[in-house]
Amino acid sequence: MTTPNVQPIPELYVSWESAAKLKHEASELPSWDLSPRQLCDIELLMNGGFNPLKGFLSQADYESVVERMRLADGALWPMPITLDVSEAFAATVEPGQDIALRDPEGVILAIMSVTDKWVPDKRLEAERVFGADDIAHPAVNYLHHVAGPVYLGGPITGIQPPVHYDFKARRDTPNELRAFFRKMGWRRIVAFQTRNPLHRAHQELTFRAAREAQANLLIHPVVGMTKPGDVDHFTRVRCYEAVLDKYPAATTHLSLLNLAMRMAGPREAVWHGLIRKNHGCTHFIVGRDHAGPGKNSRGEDFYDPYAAQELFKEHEAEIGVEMVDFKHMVYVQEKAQYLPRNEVEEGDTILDISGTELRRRLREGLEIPEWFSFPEVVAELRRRFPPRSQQGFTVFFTGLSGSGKSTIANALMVKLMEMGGRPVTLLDGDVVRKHLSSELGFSKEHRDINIRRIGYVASEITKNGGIAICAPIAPYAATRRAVREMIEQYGAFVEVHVATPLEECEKRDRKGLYKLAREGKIKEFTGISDPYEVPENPELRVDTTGMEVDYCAQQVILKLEQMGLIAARSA
Ligand code: PPS
Repeated sequence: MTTPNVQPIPELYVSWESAAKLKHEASELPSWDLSPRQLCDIELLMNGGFNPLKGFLSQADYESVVERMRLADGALWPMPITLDVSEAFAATVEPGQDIALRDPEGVILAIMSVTDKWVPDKRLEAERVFGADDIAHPAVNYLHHVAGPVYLGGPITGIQPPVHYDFKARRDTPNELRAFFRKMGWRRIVAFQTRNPLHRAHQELTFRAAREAQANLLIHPVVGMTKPGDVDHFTRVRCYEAVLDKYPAATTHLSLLNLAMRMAGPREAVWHGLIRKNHGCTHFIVGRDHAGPGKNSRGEDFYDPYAAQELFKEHEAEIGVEMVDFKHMVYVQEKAQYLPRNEVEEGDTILDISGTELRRRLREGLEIPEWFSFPEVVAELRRRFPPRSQQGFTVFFTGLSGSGKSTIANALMVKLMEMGGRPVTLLDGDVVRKHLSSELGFSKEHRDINIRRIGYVASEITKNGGIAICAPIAPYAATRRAVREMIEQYGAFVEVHVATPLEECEKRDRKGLYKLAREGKIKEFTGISDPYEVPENPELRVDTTGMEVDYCAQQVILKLEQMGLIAARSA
């Protein structure tokens, strides 16, 4: 028998008057700037989403949660919600003291009365909570490489929630959702957790779940932090909104959850259940590989695909939410419908498109069939992920002074402008040094700053769909690699090594600099008195000795065509 979770849930906020007073007093306290993950956690702590927690975990609660999935008082709680800080900050705080917790703009959101300070055993936390101390797991990687080394614990006094400027009308606190369900007379509510755009399989699954549980449906996607590499939440919410009218309006509600996921599979499923109970739900859909982190460093799954369902079932009564379990949904061609994998009959043809395949089709501008997704969703995804030939990219020339970088870069720029379609920006070495880096010299440190500046500007151009052509010497491999990483988050990075030999550059000596360098009148001159680390694996290598500029630029164009960055011209 399901009891509706309708009565208000305790929040950690003080009254408006007290908040104004506390804010004033707290400005004197040592203060900690919350990380993006801590900002998500504190919002759910304060609004009751993490009820029964009253703050960041104390050491006793933390150790108990890590070891046995329970708080020290025995209440079921699978996820350590901890305030990780730097050593430097920890040194300024002692148990018994209050600290102010601030958002990135410095606004005080809460006061924490510190009761505990300790150095956690992160290896143990990784093994117990996430199942392995393997940095292929995004939360383990976070634990070791992002989270601070010291944890602080203690109760929180809430002053104000973190501010959101996006999709405000679609964000509900647990009490707002509970009030909505009361108002609508909804007593049985099944929640659907997701971090992906909704395709037809998900819609079919949610329809079936609501029917099976005889419940109303809450589409409750996570918009806080999900798995690195996921579709950003802005795009996803537009996708959810695009399919909302395919659900009966009177029975379905969409609400956004600002949760920072940990991808902890079975433990995460239990945690999600508790969070949904706090949000007034009575049922929760747990599918195949719920909150799965992908493959471990040996290429195997971290968790059994149905382990989440098993752990949830085991604790169902304590969670206080009934599980609606689902097998993987697949499209059966002969029946032209979606079915759970275990209901497919022998001989039936199953059609499926994996996440990787979907990304490939988007990237290459290929068809995405209607049986797989809704045209409205596909249109949103195509807007966000245009095919490569419409995405921004960077061509990064590197080579000795006088090797011909600028000349080829200029020719390339003109050729790309002739083709049209995307704005082209040339960041030539000399021009950059005049406008962006005029205070810099040629020491290793200054050259690195210069190249990073170029990389930053190129990454912004790439992100916004333009073409950046860079032509600095960029003598250091590590700095070139850093620039590549900056840019590849947004688009392709095409490294072109202009491999004209030193002798040829010196023979040309177009600016007369080699002569001065040989005479010792210019210090730290690349190739003469300063190193040039030859690129090991550039996308392209060209030697301009005896070659026409036009021919060299053409080599680059061919490479871009081959990489799908510019559309092949029809004959
Ligand atoms: S770096 O190393 O990438 O920061 O260099 P870059 O910004 O491309 O600047 C190279 C141009 O500056 C002139 N120049 C020197 N180059 C190398 N070493 C020293 N010490 C030096 N001093 C001045 C030179 O004209 C380079 O222009 P290019 O276009 O490469 O010939």
